[in-house]
Amino acid sequence: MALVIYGSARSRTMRTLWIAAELGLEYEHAPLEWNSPALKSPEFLALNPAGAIPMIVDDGVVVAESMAIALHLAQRYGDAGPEPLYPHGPQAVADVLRWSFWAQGQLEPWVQQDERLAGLLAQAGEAADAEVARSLGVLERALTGRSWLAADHFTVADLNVAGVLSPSRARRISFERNPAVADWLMRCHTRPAAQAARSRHAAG
Ligand SMILES: N[C@@H](CCC(=O)N[C@@H](CS)C(=O)NCC(=O)O)C(=O)O
Repeated sequence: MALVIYGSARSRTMRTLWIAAELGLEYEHAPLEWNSPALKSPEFLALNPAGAIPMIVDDGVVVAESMAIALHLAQRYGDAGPEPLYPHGPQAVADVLRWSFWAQGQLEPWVQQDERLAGLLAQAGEAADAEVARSLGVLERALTGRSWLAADHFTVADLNVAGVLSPSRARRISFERNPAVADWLMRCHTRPAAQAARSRHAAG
């Protein structure tokens, strides 16, 4: 197995580095920053027309988009064992997909800190805070009475949503009205693999 992960740990690539650690995968790391000219080179654009990180090449399979990468790696390498990252059963799989798309489409636009989009988010002002609160309310309801989003154990659904609420992003959010979310997020980010990935790549 030859896996190459493109992207710096200071970017959404942290999600990819985290899942690689959960799965115990070995990989070569090309820590390109979001503003590296290499992302816009013809060679890179041929692999990922978005010119963005993260991107992986997994035994010749090219995958871009952080959520898609996590789903791909979990499905390919994490569907065995008593607590598979990619859970079994149509409902659990549906929940993995549901929470991954929700995290990217519903939650992330309001909590992202991309330099390029920060101005737009600032213009949204209190409307953005209201959207974050609404999404945290959705998560709070989902996590009330259950420990994890898609199964009775941690799965790629938890990783994809907690990846959007990264420690650096979460520090800027109040969870006062969302104790179940705060507890779940702490359990996600203190997992040994999450901590190992952050300390290996010295990210916050
Ligand atoms: N939806 C994409 C977003 C990827 C993205 O915007 N990545 C940033 C770094 S975190 C980037 O490479 N930006 C460079 C650009 O868009 O030109 C994902 O989740 O992977």
